[in-house]
Amino acid sequence: SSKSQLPYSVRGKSHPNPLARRLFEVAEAKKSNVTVSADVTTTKELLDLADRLGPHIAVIKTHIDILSDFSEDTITGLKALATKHNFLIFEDRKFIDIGNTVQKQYHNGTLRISEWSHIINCSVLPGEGIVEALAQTAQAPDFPYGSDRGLLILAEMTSKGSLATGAYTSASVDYARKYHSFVLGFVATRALGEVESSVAPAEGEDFVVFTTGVNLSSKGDKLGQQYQTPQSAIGRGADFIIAGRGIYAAPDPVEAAKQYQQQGWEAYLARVGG
Ligand code: 5IU
Repeated sequence: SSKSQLPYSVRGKSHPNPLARRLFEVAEAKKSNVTVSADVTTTKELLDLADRLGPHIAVIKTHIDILSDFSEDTITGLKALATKHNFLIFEDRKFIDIGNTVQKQYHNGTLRISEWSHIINCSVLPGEGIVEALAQTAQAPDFPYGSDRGLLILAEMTSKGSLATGAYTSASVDYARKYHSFVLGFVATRALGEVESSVAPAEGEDFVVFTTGVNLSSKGDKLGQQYQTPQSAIGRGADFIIAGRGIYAAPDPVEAAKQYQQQGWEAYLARVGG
C-alpha cells in the first residue's frame, strides 16, 4: 500500500479497522511479519506446530478442511494457542460462491470458521455480492465476534498461469474500497496501490498485503507453485509473508521459522528506513 514506507506501529495506531490495528500490534510486539501456512493433516500436528512456532509468527494460516480429524478439540486447541502466543488465525478457505452460500460456509456449518478464524479470504470471481455477503454476516448486529474479524481479497495468485490478473485484480481493488470497513487488504504478490480502480480510495487508505509463495531454498514445486524470497516479497510491497513448506517441512521447523522471522523483519526495517 502507499503506507508501506511507514512502520507497523504508525499504521497500527492510525488504522480505522480494529483487526488491522491488532495485526500491526502483534507484528510489532513479536518483531515478526511471518504467517506460517500450517498445511498439515492432523489436529495433533497442527497444534504441535502452532505451539512450537507460535513465538515466532504473527499469524497462522490454516486449511482446516485438510485435517482428517477436525473436531471441537481442533477449535479449542487453536484458540488457546492463539491466546498463549499472541498470534492471529487466518483460515485460507478462499470463499468463491454466491453470497447466500458463502454466508452459510463462513458462519456456523461444519467448520464454524467465524468462531475461530480472525481472518478469512475470498475470490471476487462471483462478483461484488460475495464481498457484500461476507461483510453483511460479520457486521450484523447479532454477529458474536464483533469487529474481531476481517477479510482479505484474493487479488492475485502465485501459481503458474494464474488468471487472477488484469480486470480481476482491478475488481478486487474496487470491492476492497467499497467494503473497506470489513476488508483488511489483499492476498497478492505486490502492493496494489497503482492498480486501476473505478472506486476512489478513502482518505488514508491502508490495505494490508499478504504474500504467499515465500521460500528461501526453492524456486517452485512440480505443481506450478512459484516462490520468491522474503526480501523480494517485502520489496514488492508485502506487509506479511506467508511460508508453508519452507517452514513446516524444514528439518527443524523452529529454526526455519526463526530464519524467516529474521529475514522478514530485516527486509521490513530496510523498507521503512529503520
Ligand atoms: N497459496 C499460495 N498461493 C496463492 C494463494 C494461496 O500458495 O496465490 I491466494 C497458499 C497455498 C498454500 C500456501 O497453503 O499458500 C503456500 O504453501 P507453500 O509455501 O508450501 O508453497
